[in-house]
Amino acid sequence: MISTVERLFETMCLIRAFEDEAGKMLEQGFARGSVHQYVGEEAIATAICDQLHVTDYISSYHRGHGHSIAKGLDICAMAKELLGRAGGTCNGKGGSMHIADFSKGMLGANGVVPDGVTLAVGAAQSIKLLKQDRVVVAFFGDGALNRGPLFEAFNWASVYELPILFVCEDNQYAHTQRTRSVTAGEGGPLRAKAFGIPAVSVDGNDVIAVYEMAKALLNQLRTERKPLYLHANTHRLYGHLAYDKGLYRDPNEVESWKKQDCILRTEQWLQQQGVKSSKLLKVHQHARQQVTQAFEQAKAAPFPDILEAFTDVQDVGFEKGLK
Ligand SMILES: Cc1ncc(C[n+]2csc(CCOP(=O)(O)OP(=O)(O)O)c2C)c(N)n1
Ligand SMILES: [Mg+2]
Repeated sequence: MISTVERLFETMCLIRAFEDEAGKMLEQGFARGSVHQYVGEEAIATAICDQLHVTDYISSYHRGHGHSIAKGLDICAMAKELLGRAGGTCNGKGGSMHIADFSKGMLGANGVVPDGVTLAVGAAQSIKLLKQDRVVVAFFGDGALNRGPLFEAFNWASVYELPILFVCEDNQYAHTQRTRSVTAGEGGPLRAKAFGIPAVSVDGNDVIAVYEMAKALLNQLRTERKPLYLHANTHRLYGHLAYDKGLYRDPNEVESWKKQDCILRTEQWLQQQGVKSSKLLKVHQHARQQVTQAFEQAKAAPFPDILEAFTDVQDVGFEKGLK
């Protein structure tokens, strides 16, 4: 178990380093648009994606960098994508909220709440029609719990018995709103159960708990091939966006969550198992070096050719003579 947790720790540190640098890129004007950091939530994507095959699919949402890294995407291509450069995962046309890499089974981050989930159900339907043995994991936030398309997705997946794991990352806020205050009834798990989907909850800041829970759920999914739901309770330690200072939150609330930080807790666990703090420090340093190099390469990369705007997109009339 120690080597597994060490591997998970490395991935979590890489995600955190990437997110810190991504925030700086937005601040300094290198990244345009928005950057939603996954800081504090790294344990969830890390523990689940660690147990997926490259051929399995995931879908994500606006807070998608962590899922992409955990699914094995190249951080240099991700950095280029954030800066809108050639060689980015979408050749610089997608930016932070549209990172995708089908070769790694990453179907895409998504700016529309919760459209990544409906795409994931489509992918699960294709798996069933093609009689493949892949599975799908759809990650989404608690804000999605109050959007109609989520329930269409639950219904369709349940009726057609599709191999999909729905993962709600409940960081307790949707933008500046406490999600609880706008959510009727008991929330996510009960809503999934209403569609006949078995649902469980987990402490999303405990990487070992998420790992064990995901192991059981993925085993069940791979054999029974029917939808399942996981509700992971967590917190985002930063603002909604990189420039949001989160002033709508009680500072005591954030402080108490910092003590529950998934990386901190993993460090404490590893130290209890006898892993030296110097070794843990090296993991952080290595993660930061990799990320710095990735963003240096991204800054040095050219912007895509203007004609690139017309490739890999739906028909925009270019072939009919628009220049
Ligand atoms: C259909 C739709 N409505 C509104 C928005 C604006 N919006 C962007 S992020 C967000 C909050 C989402 O909260 P949650 O799903 O909990 O994800 P979190 O940001 O907390 O990770 C909203 C309302 C959107 N992107 N899509
Ligand atoms: Mg949320």
